[in-house]
Amino acid sequence: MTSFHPYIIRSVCRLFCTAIISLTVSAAQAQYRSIYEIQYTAAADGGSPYHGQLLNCSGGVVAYKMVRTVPRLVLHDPAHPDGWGGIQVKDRYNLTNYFDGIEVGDWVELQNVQVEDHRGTTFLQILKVNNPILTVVSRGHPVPAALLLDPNEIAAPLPDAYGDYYVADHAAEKYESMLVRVANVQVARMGLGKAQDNYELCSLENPTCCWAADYYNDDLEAFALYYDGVESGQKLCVVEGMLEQYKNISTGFDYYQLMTLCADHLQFPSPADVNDDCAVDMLDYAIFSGFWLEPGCGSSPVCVRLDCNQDTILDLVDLASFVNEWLDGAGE
Ligand SMILES: [Ca+2]
Ligand SMILES: [Ca+2]
Ligand SMILES: [Ca+2]
Ligand SMILES: [Ca+2]
Repeated sequence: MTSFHPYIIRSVCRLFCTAIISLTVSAAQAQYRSIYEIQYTAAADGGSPYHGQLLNCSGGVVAYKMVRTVPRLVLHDPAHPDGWGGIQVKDRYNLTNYFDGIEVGDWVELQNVQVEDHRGTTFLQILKVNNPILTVVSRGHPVPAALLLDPNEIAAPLPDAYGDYYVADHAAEKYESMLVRVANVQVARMGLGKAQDNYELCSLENPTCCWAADYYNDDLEAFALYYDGVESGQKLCVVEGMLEQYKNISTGFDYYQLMTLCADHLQFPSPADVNDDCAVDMLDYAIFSGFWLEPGCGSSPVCVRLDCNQDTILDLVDLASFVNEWLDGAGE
C-alpha cells in the first residue's frame, strides 16, 4: 500500500483549502443582483427584500442624473420597461465625486452598495465606508421614453377619517423610480403632502387623479413651491417625471408622487391649440378660418381667445399671431 509523507498530505490539504476559499470568495464577489431583483416584491408594504444588505448590482442605464438636493443617479433596467425597472443611486452625504464623468445613457454597474428603503423608496446608498465602486460598463445606450400611465395606475392617496393620507394599495410600487408620464390632465388641488408642495393631476378623460411635485425640478425657480405656470385649473398635455414614494406613517402620510425633473417634463398646451386636444394641426386652423372676418367675434369664447387685439373681428392681425403660435406648436 502506498503511503504519503505527512508533509505532502498537509501541502495537498492546504492547496485544496486555498482553492475552496478562493472559489467561495470569487462566488461571493461575482454575485450581482439586478435592479429588478432588488425592487421586485409581493409584500403589501412594497419594501425591498434586500433592505439593509450590502451587495453588488448589475446596474442599468442612467436615465437621469439629478443635481438638485442630494446628488443621485436614476438607473433604468431595460429588461423591465413595464415595472420594477428603476432605482435611485444616492450619494447620501454628498461627500464624494463618484458621479463625476457619468452621463445619461451610460450603463453603470455597482459594487458594495447598501440597499436602503428610506421613507418608502428603495435606494442604493453610496457610503464611503463600504468602499463602493461605480463602473461605466458601456456608453451611448438609448434612454427609453417615459412610460405612459393613467393617473389611476399611480393613484393619489385618499384621506382617512383623521385627514391623514394613505395609499389604498401599493399597485404603483412597480413604477417606483421609473420615468413615467400622464397625459391630458388638469391641476386640481394644491398644497398637499408633507411639504405642502404636492398637487393633484386629474385626468380629463376619467375621474382619477395622481399627485405630482416639482421639488426635484432643475428648472424650478429658487424658493418656489411649484414650477412656473402650475396652478389650479391649468391644463397640461403631458406631465413626466420619476415616481417616488413618500411614507411616514407616524406623521400621517403615505403616497406616490410624480416628481418632475426639468422644464421639459411639463408640456403646457399651445395657444394655437384651439380645440384643446393637445395637438396643433389643421383642425385648429379650420376653427380659426371659420371665424374669419365674421362679425360678432365677441359672442364666442373660442373666437375671443383667437382675437389677439380684441377688436371683435379676426383679420390679418390675428392671423399673423395665430400662424406664429401654430408654427411653434405644430408637431408637438
Ligand atoms: Ca416603495
Ligand atoms: Ca422599492
Ligand atoms: Ca388642437
Ligand atoms: Ca382682431
